[in-house]
Amino acid sequence: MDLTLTEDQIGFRKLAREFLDNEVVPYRAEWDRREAVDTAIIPKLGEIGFFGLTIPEEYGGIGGDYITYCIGMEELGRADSAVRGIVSVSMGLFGKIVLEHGTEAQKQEWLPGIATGTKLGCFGLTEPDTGSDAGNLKTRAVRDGDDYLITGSKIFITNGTWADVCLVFARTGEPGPKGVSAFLVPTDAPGFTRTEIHGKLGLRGQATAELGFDNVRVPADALVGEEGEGFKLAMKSLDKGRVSVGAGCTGIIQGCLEAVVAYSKERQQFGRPLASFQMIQDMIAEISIDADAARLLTWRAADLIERGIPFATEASKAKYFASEAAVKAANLAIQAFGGYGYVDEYPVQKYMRDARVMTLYEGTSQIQKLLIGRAETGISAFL
Ligand code: COS
Repeated sequence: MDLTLTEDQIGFRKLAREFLDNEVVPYRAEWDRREAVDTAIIPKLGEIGFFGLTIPEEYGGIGGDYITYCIGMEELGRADSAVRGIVSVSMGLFGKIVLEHGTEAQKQEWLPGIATGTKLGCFGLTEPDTGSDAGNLKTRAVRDGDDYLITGSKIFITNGTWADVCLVFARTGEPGPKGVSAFLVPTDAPGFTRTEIHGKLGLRGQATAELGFDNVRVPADALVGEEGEGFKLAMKSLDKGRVSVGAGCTGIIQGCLEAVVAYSKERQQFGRPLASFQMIQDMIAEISIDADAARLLTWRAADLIERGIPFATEASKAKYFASEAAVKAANLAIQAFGGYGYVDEYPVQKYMRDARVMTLYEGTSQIQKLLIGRAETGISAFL
């Protein structure tokens, strides 16, 4: 794997960082406090190309490679993970399934809006009673003539109250993963309700919702892929989503590093800068090593995707390592900042709160370890 970035990749990082430093970083604490980003940022992110990173030009995207995608997600994570989630879920979890498994009509209908940030998608997998055990979901879709009627509920859905469309995973057949199908459901469909979830520890600027479906009618051509294929589509999408989480967490670690380095050079104690103390340098070294390790693990998974080689286990390793390391980095950063790290004048407490969910969503750290363990041993711990 050649780690030399191309001119385009370097250029995109520069463009992304300048934009985010001007348009997101100055406002992130306020958005966090009021529990909502300014949604005017969403189309602006579209103009820069964040929403089109992995969507081909023919559908309105910029069709970048997966390393560029990781660079974009890292820069978003460094700036504000609440904003990264909006992009990641809409373009990644939602958009990639439509791109790779949708019909031409489905792609034409949804991708140009998704790729430009003028429309938002969400990913309706998790339910109140099925988190890790996603194959057991209870929401059902019953055939009714040329339509399906969807009934059930979803929880912790990023973009839930803002999205124009939801990819809803619902049961059309037998119990377990083989009875699950995926449907494109416009969020203004009659019987579709959305309730925002408040009081989150982190990602407070993001609209996270509980969704309800009361006999929501969709035409048969809302089905993505074949009946019974939904679980595999969800897993494939999450494999790539985990690369995005790894890259976003790399951004959190990088942000912690930059914050601690800058602060420790300014802050004087015992008549000299904090940065001159060995224990502070120990913290900085730990964070710096983890930033590199998280980035390299994530880029390795991205490189495999680019080359069409199976990458799911590498994605799990990247997601596991980067999310755990982001929590550790933010915790160390708060320690280095002392009392100032505990208030939102500085970003490190927000990094801590945002990082904490990364070890939970898109598959907990425990699920990642069990997937890695299964790949190493050939024995499934889920049976
Ligand atoms: N890509 C393609 N197909 C996959 C796949 C993947 N990554 N993972 C599983 N499948 C397929 C399997 O090959 C199997 O199909 P066959 O029987 O035809 O071989 C089918 O899907 C069922 O797979 P499996 O038996 O592994 O399913 P389990 O019910 O045991 O579930 C776990 C496996 C627990 C790993 C899965 O439910 C999971 O990842 N849970 C976490 C869910 C999650 O991340 N939730 C967060 C939601 S978004 S915030």
